[in-house]
Amino acid sequence: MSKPKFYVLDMFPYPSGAGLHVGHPLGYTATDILARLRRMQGFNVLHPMGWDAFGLPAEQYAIETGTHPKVTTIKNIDRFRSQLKLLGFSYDWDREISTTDTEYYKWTQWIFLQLLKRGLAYQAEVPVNWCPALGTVLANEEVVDGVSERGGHPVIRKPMRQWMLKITAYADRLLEDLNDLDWPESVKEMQRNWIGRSEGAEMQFSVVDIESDLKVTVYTTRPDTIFGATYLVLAPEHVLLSAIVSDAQRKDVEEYREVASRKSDLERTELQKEKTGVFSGCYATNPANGVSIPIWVADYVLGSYGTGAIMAVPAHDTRDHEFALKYNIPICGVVNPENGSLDYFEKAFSGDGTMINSSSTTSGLDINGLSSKDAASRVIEWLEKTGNGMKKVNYKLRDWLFARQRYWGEPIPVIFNDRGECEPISEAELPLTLPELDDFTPTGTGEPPLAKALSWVETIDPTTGGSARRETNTMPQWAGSCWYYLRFMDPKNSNALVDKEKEMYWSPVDVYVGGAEHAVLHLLYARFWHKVLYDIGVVSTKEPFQCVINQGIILGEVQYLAFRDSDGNLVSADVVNDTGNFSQESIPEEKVVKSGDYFVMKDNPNIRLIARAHKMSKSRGNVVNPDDVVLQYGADSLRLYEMFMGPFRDSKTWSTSGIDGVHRFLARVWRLVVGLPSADGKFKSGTVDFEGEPSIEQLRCLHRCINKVTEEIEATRFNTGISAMMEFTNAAYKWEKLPKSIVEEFILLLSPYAPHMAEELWSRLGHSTSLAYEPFPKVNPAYLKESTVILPVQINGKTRGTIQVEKTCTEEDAFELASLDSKLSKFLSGKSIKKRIFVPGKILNIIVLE
Ligand code: ANZ
Repeated sequence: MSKPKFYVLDMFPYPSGAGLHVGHPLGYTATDILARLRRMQGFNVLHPMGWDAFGLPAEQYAIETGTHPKVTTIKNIDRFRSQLKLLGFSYDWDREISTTDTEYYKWTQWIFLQLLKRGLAYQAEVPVNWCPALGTVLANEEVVDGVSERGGHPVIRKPMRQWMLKITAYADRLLEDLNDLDWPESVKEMQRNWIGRSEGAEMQFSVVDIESDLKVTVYTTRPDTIFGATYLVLAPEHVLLSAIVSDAQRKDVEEYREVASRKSDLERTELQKEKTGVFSGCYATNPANGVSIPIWVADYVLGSYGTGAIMAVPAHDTRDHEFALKYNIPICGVVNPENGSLDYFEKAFSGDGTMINSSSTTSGLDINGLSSKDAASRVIEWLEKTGNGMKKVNYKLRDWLFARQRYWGEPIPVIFNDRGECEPISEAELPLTLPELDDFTPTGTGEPPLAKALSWVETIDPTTGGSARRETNTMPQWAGSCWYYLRFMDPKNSNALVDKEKEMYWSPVDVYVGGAEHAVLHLLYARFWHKVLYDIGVVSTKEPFQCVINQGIILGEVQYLAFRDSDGNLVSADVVNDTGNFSQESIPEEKVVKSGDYFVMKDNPNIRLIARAHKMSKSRGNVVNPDDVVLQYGADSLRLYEMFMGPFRDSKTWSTSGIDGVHRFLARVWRLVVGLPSADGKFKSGTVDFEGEPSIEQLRCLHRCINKVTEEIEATRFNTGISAMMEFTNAAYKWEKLPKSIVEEFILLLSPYAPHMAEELWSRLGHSTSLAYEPFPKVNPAYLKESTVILPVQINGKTRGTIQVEKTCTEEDAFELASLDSKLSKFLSGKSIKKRIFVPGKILNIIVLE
């Protein structure tokens, strides 16, 4: 641990039954190149791999086939591991972990107990997304358009007892600490939006017409618009609703509630959807002006955000505007744009401006003429003084629903005693292992499959000796991936999650590479747990991942489509429209050329084609299996190709002809060193000169390459690093002799990208040990400097032209070159030279007699 450290991590995969796809090696090759570079630069490198192996697919497979998820998982992991080994990634396999190993999830459960101890894990009766087909509750993010993200099964809302984690307690820190991270700005922005901090006010509106003095509390980010509030809206699930609804409206309200309960939050808040609602039959008083305004029920207001109730200001909020027009509710403009006024019936104005129509003698509040900002502060002051409300910060972030009604997850380490109270099990009892089970089918009632493991479920309360039951919910798949990067630092420690010293040495992860799909959930959950672990002294850094890089997506091979009209003639894609009768046909790549911004037929450039690339998917049949590529081209070609496809962070399309290209490059490098096979099938030696000294030109060429390759890897521009090596190879082919010292350095440069071939060439150059720990070539800046300079030439004090000379050029040589220069010679020929003033590398001044 005396060396500087470098921790480079891949987002560990879910070992699916389908095996590795070509998207995986994109990120893995990049991190491997970084790991190999840093190792050669003398760093102590941590580059581990493991498996995020709990989760639904193995369990679904178990339900369908009866194969235990453990069996499937082990099989899939074995396949993934051998596929990764085939690609030559330099992982430290001694550190391999799987989230499903008891020795691993012992610590996942330990973290849960720490959360519980600090009140950060709690149970609540919450409306959840219940998916009858999967027999489980899903997180909001796992539901897309009312169906489960996995499998597309319908999802309904239903209240259930759930475990929740109080991530909201960390909202501010999760937001603030983003600023110091070296992450893509887009990812930080997505996290900011997810946390969704907004500043505003809570204010109370007294309900009129009913006996008790009920108040509706609303949350608003625009307290300045209080005089424009012409109605209130309660979310259909608001607790006060049944207390205030009038008898005449009760039936309508109940029906509306029922319909709304079947919609997801996403559906309800979609801007384009027509707003719906019902009148509650009840009114409230606007405290700013004493006016009675109707209370409506509408599902565009969510029960789970703010207070679940809003003051609606149709003149200044588009949703309220649409609603007010539909239900004939008054619209009252209270903000004018700077230097103007608007027709608020026409359109809502949601910007800031100057307050109008905003004073009342009843309340004594007068904000007319103020800017929106000043008005908002004045209203908050007034609310706080009169007891009608207060300043309030709100977050969109909700607590994390942390229970799943599934078998294949970490058991939650608590029991319920005979009084129904929840007690944590003792840390000494960990791991609480999953019981064996033969029948994994969900019960359908919401009772998890673990409930079937009676002998496991029924237990003893250690404090009273009475009977107790274990929790049968399990943790969601996110749990294991929240902290795995810590376990890699110390994977076999049975006394602690991670040894303090090791943690201090390796933290934080220096580079974390993975897909952009994890921009929010995984990265946010992991940051949350990390902060809790920081607070209890387990980790020494505030943040787990200093630098995150998202690799782009690899799309399937580009397809070129041509169109034929009803007569069967090819027509250009730009004349194809919806009304005509055109048929499509796929055109092979070799018949296509690029012309300007378009693709056209090679034999008829007037026929434009459409080029399309799709996400790789089984149903499209465009999935490329990395094993096939390795078989045909070798692992180095695959590695090099994935790096050469384009900028690392961009989406790119797969192209088989592209692999041919990099494969040819590797073959050229091979021949450069080893030569061609001779008739007897043995290799002749290449052009390597084992004795010779390199020329200045060769050294310059090499050092330009070292410089570029190093810079480009450091900046994760792997593709341009390859271009630099291609340029070097092209230059080297022109040399008569290739000194061994030059080739060796080049092989070292190539080795992070193409380790297999580099090792082989290295050994053929006479080395008996691996190059993995050889020092990475260092650039000598002297060889990067341009060797020539442009020298201005003055004649009698006037600049008449320039000459290009070697920096070391003497006065004699410079003068001779100037006399030979066509532009300069006319000023010099036939003249007698009186004097020459020469500043080497800077100027030549010649004084002639006129
Ligand atoms: C009055 C108002 C006037 C509003 C105006 C906006 C514009 P963010 O920024 O997302 O926090 N709102 C509050 N609670 C809501 C809920 N549970 N469901 C749907 N909408 C809700 O937005 C806060 C604003 O969204 C609040 O400010 C409220 O409408 C609405 F000219 O109050 B506003």
